[in-house]
Order: sequence, then C-alpha cells, then structure tokens
Amino acid sequence: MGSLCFNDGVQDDRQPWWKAATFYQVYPASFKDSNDDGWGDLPGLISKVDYLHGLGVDCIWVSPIFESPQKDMGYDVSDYQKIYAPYGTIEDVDALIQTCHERGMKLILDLVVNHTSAEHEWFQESRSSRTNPKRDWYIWKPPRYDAGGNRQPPTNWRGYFAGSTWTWDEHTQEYYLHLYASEQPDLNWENAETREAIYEETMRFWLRRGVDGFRIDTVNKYSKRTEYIDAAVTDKNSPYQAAPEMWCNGPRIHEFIREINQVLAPFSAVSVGELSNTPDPKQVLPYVSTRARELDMVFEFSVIRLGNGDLFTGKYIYKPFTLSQLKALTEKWQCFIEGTDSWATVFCENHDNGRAVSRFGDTSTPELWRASARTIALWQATLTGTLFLYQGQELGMTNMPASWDISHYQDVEAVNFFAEAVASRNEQRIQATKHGLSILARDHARLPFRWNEDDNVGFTTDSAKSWMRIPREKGISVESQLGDRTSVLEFYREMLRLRKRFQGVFVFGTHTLLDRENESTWAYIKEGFLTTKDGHRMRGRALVVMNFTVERAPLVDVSAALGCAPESTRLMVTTACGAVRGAKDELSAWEGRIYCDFGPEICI
Ligand code: TEU
Repeated sequence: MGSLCFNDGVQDDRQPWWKAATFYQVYPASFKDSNDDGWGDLPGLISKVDYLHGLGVDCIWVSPIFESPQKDMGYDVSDYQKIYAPYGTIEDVDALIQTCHERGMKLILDLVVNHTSAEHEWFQESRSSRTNPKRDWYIWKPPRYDAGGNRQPPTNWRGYFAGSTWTWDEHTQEYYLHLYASEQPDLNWENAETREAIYEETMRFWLRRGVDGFRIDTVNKYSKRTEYIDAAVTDKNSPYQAAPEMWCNGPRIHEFIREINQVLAPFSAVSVGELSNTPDPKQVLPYVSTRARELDMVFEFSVIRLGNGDLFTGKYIYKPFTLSQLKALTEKWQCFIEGTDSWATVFCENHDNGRAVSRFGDTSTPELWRASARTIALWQATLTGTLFLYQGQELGMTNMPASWDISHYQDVEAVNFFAEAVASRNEQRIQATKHGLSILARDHARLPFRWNEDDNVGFTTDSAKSWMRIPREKGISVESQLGDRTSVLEFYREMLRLRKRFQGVFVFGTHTLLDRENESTWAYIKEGFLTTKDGHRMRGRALVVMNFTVERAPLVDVSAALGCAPESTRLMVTTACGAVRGAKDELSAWEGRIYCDFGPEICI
C-alpha cells in the first residue's frame, strides 16, 4: 500500500480518448460575461478554461454560438459560419480552441442541422417562390381543406413547442414543416444537394478550423417518413397529435448518419448525438455500434425524462417516480452495451431539463442539499460510459426559487406550454403546468453560473442587466466551495480523479444492480480490470451504495455484496463529512459510499 501504481481501462491503449474523458457542457449565454452586457460570451468562457481544467474536465461542449435570432437560444441558426455578436467573434473561437488544446483539452461545438432559423438565407430563398432552386431544401406541402372548405395543415402532427408542425406561407401558398418553433423550419435531408451543403458549410467548416467534434442536435430526426399522413389520435382534446413515429428514426436515418460519419472520419472528430424518443436498446445499438460506423455516442433520455408527463401534450404535468424506477432505468442504460461493440453516455443534467439536485435530490435544507448533491456526484462518477457534466452541476446549482412567478420563465417551450394551459381555461391544468414547470422547465438550467457570493454572482457586473434573473442564495458558488473539502465542488473534483484512476472499474466496468425493490437505498456493483504498478492486470470490484432518503438506512452486507472476506473490503469514499457521517453499518441521510475489494497491490 502507498506505493505508486496506476489503474487503467480494460484495453486502455486501444480505447479512444473520449471514452474515459469527462465532458462539460457550457451554456454560453449563462456562463461568464466579460463585457458587462448581462449575456455570457466567448472571452468570458476563455477566462474560465483553467477553472474547468482544474476540475478535471477533458472536453468542453459549447451550446450554439452561431448567428441566430435566438428564438430558441441559438438552436435556430441563421448563419453557421458567423458568431452571434454578443458571444464574440470567430477569432474568439480560434482562441478558445487554442486555449483548450494548450491544456490538452478538446472542444466540441453544437451542430444544429435538423432545421435552420427561418432567417437563414437558404430558407429565405426557399420561401421566395415555388420555383426557387432551394425550394426543395425545406419541406413544403399543399394545404388540405375540411368539409367546410377551411384550409388545414397537411397533417395533424403536434410540434415540440405546442401547436401544429406546419406554418402557412402566404406568399407561396403552401405550408412548411417545423418540428420545433415556426421560426425553425426543417431541412429536407432527402435532397442530396442540401445534405452536401450541410456537410460542407457546417461540419467541415468548423473541423478545418480545429474543433474536435460535435454534439449533434436531434440526430434521429433527419429522415422523416415521406407519406406525410395523419398520426393516430391520442389526445381527443387537441387538433394536433404526437407523431414521433412519422419523423423520428425514419427509413433513411442510418444512411444519413453514415454519411455524416464519413465527413467526420478524416478529422477523427468525436460525435455525440441527441437520440430522443428511442427508449429501446435494440433501436439504439445500431447508432453506436463501432462496426456500424455511425456515431461514437448518443444521449438516451429515459433517466433524464423521469418526472416528465406524457412527452407531448402532457410533458409538464409532473409524474412522480420511485427510486426503483430510477435504478431500473439506470441499470437498463448501463447494461445495454455489455457484450456489444457499443458505448454509453452518463449524464443527469443538460440545458433542456431542471437541475438534478432539485429533481433527484433534496433541497429542503442546506445540509440535505449538500448531502444529496454529493451523492448525485457519486452516482454519476461511478457509472459506465462517457461522463457529461452540465455547468453548475458541480456546484449543486438548484432550480429557480419557488417564489419566482411564471414571468421568470423565458424559454419558448415553457411559455408555449403555459399559454396552452391558460387557453384551455382549465384551472387544474394551469396549476399542474405551473407545478411541472417549477420542477422540469428548461429555464432552471439556464440561470447564470455562480462564480462568487456577490449580488452579481461574478457572472456579470450589473445584475439588472443579466438576461435571466440571478437568485440570491448563498453558498452555491465557486468562491464559497473551492478549497472546502466538504463542498459539492471539491467532491466532484475528487470523484473525477477517482473515476479516472480506477477507470477499468468505473468507466469500463460492468454494472450489477442489487436489491432492486429497495425504495430507500441504491446499491450496485461495478466490476472491471485494474493494472498494478508492475503491469499485472487484475479484477477489481466496487460496491456503490447510496441512501436516497433523509432517514438513516441500514448498510447492505458489504463483504457478501463484494463476494470477499470482510477483512478484504475497504471503504474507498463516503460523501458524508464530519458529524453527519453515518455509523459503520448505517448510512446517514443521503450518504453515499464506495467499498472495494482491491487488495494492497492497488493503492487508493
Ligand atoms: O432538443 C431536442 C428535443 O427534442 C428534446 O429532447 C429537448 O429536450 C427539448 O426540450 C424539446 O422538448 C434539442 C435542443 O437540445 C433543444 O434545446 C432545442 O430546443 C431543440 O433541439 C431544437 O433545436
């Protein structure tokens, strides 16, 4: 014990860099403002790369920074090669790439190519006349008419942001398709010329400038079913129906993604695609099988969607869930790659969801907030796959305070869902939607990042100018947590270090869930290979056990769970600090621990 040793992945020399890497998503508008306009920017981000490096981040993913009218916070791009001026300039991107690379870090951008902004010149041309050469670059259809002779959209599909997926264009007398806001028209991927323009003007343009890959937005929606027929009626109260089977995982999707792969391959660029509405491993595997040469990784949303109501109409009607459901979904999306050549991702936050500690943890007191945020860190850092953190997760940032009223929600999705509830004049639905938004809305994750304890939280210099209101709670900032071993931030840093050090077990290991029906504690075994200093490869097992309640909970039989003699088990980590530490055989409120069976030849 105590001698230097290293412990790495199963086949470390053959694993690509991005498997054991920690990715960190930056939502640029809310990260760091450098020029006092209340809007985060690239120079601000550059000034904080050292902070991320120190945390243990290997790759930064920046949400869209391109020219955009910001109808959907930059997920509506009007020019893929220009930077939205409040974020900075293209030279700032070059500087960011350089800053990352100098530190051995990588940078990936957000690629939004299911749709453009309606202000993109491609769409401006497309809508200019029915005979314009770019008419077919988007999806245009003639109207239908009902029995009364009233004009109706081509299909009954409901869009993500409420209402129809079709908008009428007065000028050319046809409808265009948009799965999201009407200002986000869908590109027509059936057109080979359009695809080539996407590859050249979005992907290759940025790869040539040195970015290391892309997070690919809405990756499974490029191929739609081409019949354009009505979806089955599942919501009798609405003219518009959920229709993911019409535009998700369509007939040519794998062909299109293989083309994307061929564009990225010469640059050895990493790809992580956003794969919604696909909760079936059999459907997910073809996208991430190494042999298939499609995507390196995908985000599958079953875990992060827990609590959401029915995805379309009822998304913001909160649906309570149990710990055993969370366990089972985690297990499912851990184990689906076992025995395959595929790879998984690990995440519990992003810019489209409420904060993890407010959804899976307990924010009712500062002690419980801290304990549960640290246990969430333990959970995430011990899972198999590539880990993605979202800005502020490492501080235990929470949802907006309950006292903030509905006017603080700015996101197009929240605004439209609330307006739809109000229009229904159903008071129960209005209240339920408010409640759901207070837990699940996308706005929560978009509040400014908290650098210090000042009124402006170090995000900007005048909080009155901040594009989103800044909450005043104390203790959730880099300044207040840095160097404090009991903090959420320092615990993340420690866990990221351990995750790397024992990556054979935590990043690459197998996952076995124990005691699945237990609604208080969560226990699983991670098992994989470790390498000792003298190059000897050996099996290692770790038991992760977490109390997901405020009550003390009995500890499982550690040596039985690890399958070794009691004297061979070692306590590797506990989330609890000082006085709140549980007894030997009992976990305190929200305490998490890791025990391992690594012998003395592996130093911890
Ligand atoms: O989201 C795609 C998407 O369909 C959802 O999974 C997403 O969570 C959203 O909340 C819709 O309900 C991506 C982006 O992540 C999101 O921010 C954009 O609004 C969307 O694409 C459109 O570009």
